[in-house]
Amino acid sequence: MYDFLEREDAEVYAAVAGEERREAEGLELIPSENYVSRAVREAMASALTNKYAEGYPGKRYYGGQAFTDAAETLAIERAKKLFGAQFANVQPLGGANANIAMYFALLEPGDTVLGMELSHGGHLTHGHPVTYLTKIFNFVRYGMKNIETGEIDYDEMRRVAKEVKPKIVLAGFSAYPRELDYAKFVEIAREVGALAVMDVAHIAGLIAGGAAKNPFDAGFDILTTTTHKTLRGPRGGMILTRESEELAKKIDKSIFPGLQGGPHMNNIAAKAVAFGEALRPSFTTYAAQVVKNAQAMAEVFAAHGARMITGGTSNHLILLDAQTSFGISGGEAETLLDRAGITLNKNAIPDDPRKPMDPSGIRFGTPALTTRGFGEAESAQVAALMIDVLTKRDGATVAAASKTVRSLADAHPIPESFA
Ligand code: DSN
Repeated sequence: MYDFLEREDAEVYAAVAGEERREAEGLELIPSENYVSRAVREAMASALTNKYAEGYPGKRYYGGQAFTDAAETLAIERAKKLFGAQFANVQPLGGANANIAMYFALLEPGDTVLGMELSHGGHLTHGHPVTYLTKIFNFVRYGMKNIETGEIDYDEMRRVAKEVKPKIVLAGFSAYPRELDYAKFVEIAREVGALAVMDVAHIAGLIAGGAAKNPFDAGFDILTTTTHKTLRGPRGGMILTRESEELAKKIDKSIFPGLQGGPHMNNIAAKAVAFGEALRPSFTTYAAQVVKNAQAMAEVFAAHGARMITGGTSNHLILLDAQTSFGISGGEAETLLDRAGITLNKNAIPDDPRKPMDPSGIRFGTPALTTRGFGEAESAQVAALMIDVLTKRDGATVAAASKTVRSLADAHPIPESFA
């Protein structure tokens, strides 16, 4: 696949080939990662990367757009079908861009957004003070009422919403293992005259595959997302509008010319391919299996007495308190497991007594393992292996785990096609 690269640039080839090998030989448990199909990769590597296409299908600033228009229209139509939306903008370069463009489309400087607290599972772009967004907009945060069950404090949310009068009530998370009560979000948004927006980046594939509820069904106005997590597409973002053409027009203007320049047409073509794959019945089976596998892992950790935030999972991810469960920090757990060929990330837990760069938790999930064909038994085996490494922590245990990881990986090669 890399004949030219290998011949023309040995140094870059070495990095690319190394990553190919790492992904094939190890087990990827970062819950925001996945493996895309060969067809998606071919679209990403296509001639469409050469083309400037500012504007939208039928309304571009450059000539020669017959095929860019075709690719983008396919991506838009498939996205609309997948999520039951009337409008889709498939140009955001990533999830952060999608959120930034959404804010600028819907808000004036100084307006308020009510979003989820980062340490309770939210996302940097939902109002963390380190982002430039907080210099422009006013972010007020909500969190969980009960960390052990994951229940959001909806009463407090309503009280705060009435007080601060947000323009956007924002749902969505990157480290929250439970389903939200979408009807409550919409109810609160309507009560204070706000728009209900959800960043579904983590669970987009679960929604598309019917393994999680669709916030549009509860009346959400807008969804933002990445396309490369559970949705199993190329790296990028997207914004979906349920029914308001006026909002959709504002969002289009906000993406271009408001925020971005030339869209990455190769990635947009790859999004179209991934959305086509997600429309197939096999994707429904995949999405359901992702959740079953995460729950199989959670059962093993629960049986061991480990502390999982919210007590387990209803989606694709688990947030585990490594400090309480194993007496080591999240960073130490990440490093130990990395040595065994299991990749995940250290993560802050709610009310974390440790620092953000050296937190107590680890976050892991099953989207990539499930793409490799792992079922509940293999997922449970991986959880048991993790417990063994995190409990014993000696060289012999890590070496033995690494052998088991390799044999599991070899038995479940990354598939090339997702027919
Ligand atoms: N970086 C993504 C994640 O890992 O969840 C969120 O932006």
